[in-house]
Amino acid sequence: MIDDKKVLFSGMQATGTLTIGNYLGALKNWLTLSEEYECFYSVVDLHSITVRQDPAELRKRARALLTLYIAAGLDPKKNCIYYQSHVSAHAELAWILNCFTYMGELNRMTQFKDKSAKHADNINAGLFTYPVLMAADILLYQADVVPVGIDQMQHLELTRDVAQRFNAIYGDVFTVPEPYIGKVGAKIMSLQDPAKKMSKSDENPNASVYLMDDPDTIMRKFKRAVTDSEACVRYCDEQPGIRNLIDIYSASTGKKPEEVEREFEGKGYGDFKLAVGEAVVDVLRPVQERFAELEKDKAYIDSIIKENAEKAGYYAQKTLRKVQKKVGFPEKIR
Ligand code: ATP
Ligand code: LTN
Repeated sequence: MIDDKKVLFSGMQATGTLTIGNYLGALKNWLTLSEEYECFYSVVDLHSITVRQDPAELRKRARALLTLYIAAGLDPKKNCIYYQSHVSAHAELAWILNCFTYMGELNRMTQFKDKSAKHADNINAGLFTYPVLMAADILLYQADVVPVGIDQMQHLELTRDVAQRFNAIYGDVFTVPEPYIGKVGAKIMSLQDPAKKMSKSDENPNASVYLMDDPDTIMRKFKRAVTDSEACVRYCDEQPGIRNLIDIYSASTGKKPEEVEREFEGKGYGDFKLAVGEAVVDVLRPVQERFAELEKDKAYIDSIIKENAEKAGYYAQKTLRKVQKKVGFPEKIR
């Protein structure tokens, strides 16, 4: 608890350009929760280097992502928006937690299997212990709740297991976090292959709608989206392409899938795709406008970066010191 509020932690990697999957599955929930909780929203740049990055590009993307958090509507005076690499306690706690996590547990992580298949030339130890760093992120702030997409559930389960294991040995050190999965938009699929998650690292630009895509591009991508052969707008397993578009439309407009089915009864795919495109354009327009303004205000963004790194550092150090003491590290002589 911080000031009688429960704590929320979440983060995103600055690898690639954010998609509407990231927005509808994660960022939008962050906004809804940001009043109720004391929130920490990190740009997790330590995680990013588990796959090879161009340094200048990473720096640029990290800043754009941090700016985007604010453009999406998070108030940086109320929510702690910061770079993970500015708070060294993340790496320090991750080391300690590495010693409380089993190889067998990490071996089971599906994201590791996926990413090592994708980057077969660089299966580094950081990629393997990535979930431990994620556990450190969450546990450092004694987070009660962690909003993520379904793909991150396995990492969250591991975080809970590690926290409970540590607590069983040393007493109640960590809050055991709960996942928060949004009701709609938790798993937006690729527009070109509805069996695959929409992902910012997809090589096919038509598979994803990016947050910064202009209206024409968005409309074109939806027009080309892979659909099914039943030619009616129905939310069912037999029509994964249409189901995905309904999910996107629902998450963008707040309408329930049943309402969407009713709205498009007797209409074809063409009309529906047009409506989905327009709904997404409407959702993204204000975010894009605010982003363009914020990007110009370098001094403001710099001040946010500085203030929030200090704030995050303060809370992180508190937990880290406690953990260091518990495991038996000698106290510093001051
Ligand atoms: P990458 O392609 O680089 O692995 P990604 O697009 O899968 O990236 P992450 O950085 O792993 O995105 O995820 C950021 C947040 O967005 C996480 O909370 C994740 O669960 C959520 N998210 C990512 N993709 C989707 C999606 N297709 N649908 C819903 N939520 C998603
Ligand atoms: N692994 C997450 C990003 C991430 C995260 C976190 C999310 C790193 N640390 C802590 C929630 C809480 C991802 O790839 N989406």
